[in-house]
Amino acid sequence: MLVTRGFKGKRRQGDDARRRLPPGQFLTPEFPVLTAGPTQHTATDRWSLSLQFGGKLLGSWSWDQFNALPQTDLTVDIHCVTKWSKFDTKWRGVTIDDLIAAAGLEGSPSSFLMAHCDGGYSTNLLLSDLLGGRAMIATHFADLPLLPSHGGPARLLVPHLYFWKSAKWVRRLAFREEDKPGFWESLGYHRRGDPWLEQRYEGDR
Ligand SMILES: Nc1nc2c(c(=O)[nH]1)N[C@H]1C(S)=C(S)[C@@H](COP(=O)(O)O)O[C@H]1N2
Ligand SMILES: [Mo]
Repeated sequence: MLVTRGFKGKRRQGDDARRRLPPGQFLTPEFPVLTAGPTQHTATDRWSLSLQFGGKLLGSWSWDQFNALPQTDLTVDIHCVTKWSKFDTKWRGVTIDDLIAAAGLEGSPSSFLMAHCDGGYSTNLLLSDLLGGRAMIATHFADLPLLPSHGGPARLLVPHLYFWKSAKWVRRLAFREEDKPGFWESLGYHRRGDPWLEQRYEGDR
């Protein structure tokens, strides 16, 4: 009897993990670092985040100004295209909705956005994937300031897409009328990267 109950308990845990794991992924307790190129080290007194559309600057925040914006906590599962997933990662930062509002905009001026980072990395996103509290500029992980290796002082976090979309050391968000591929997207990765649809490479559904 006891043995059976213990066995069922374990089964339930396993089933829950399987439901939360997108196809082809495995679960890791680690937090691997994946970077194309060197880790960026940008001092917060030289850091700013800007929002632009075409040639126009829509908003710009120094580190102190950015940290005075409304802060949101988000606990989410993350999924890397190299097949590791990590559950219950805890982040704090400013949602893209709050950032757009802080710029005095009613909403997004375009359907697409390119995130640009220190070091030259970029990634393209649909605004529909960034709004509704689903994405943020994160400055904290597990209640601690984000380490440089994980994108500190600030990174984009779009947890429902493959983790290459969560651009580390992000500095500039450029609204765009047209979708253009970013760094990995121009090397054959998928434009959108939904892990539940296994949108890994260009041409995947
Ligand atoms: N600026 C920048 N952001 C980046 C990358 C990068 O190389 N440069 N790698 C991406 C990839 S492929 C992944 S899986 C995640 C890894 O984030 P982590 O190192 O915090 O796990 O960052 C993404 N953001
Ligand atoms: Mo990745």
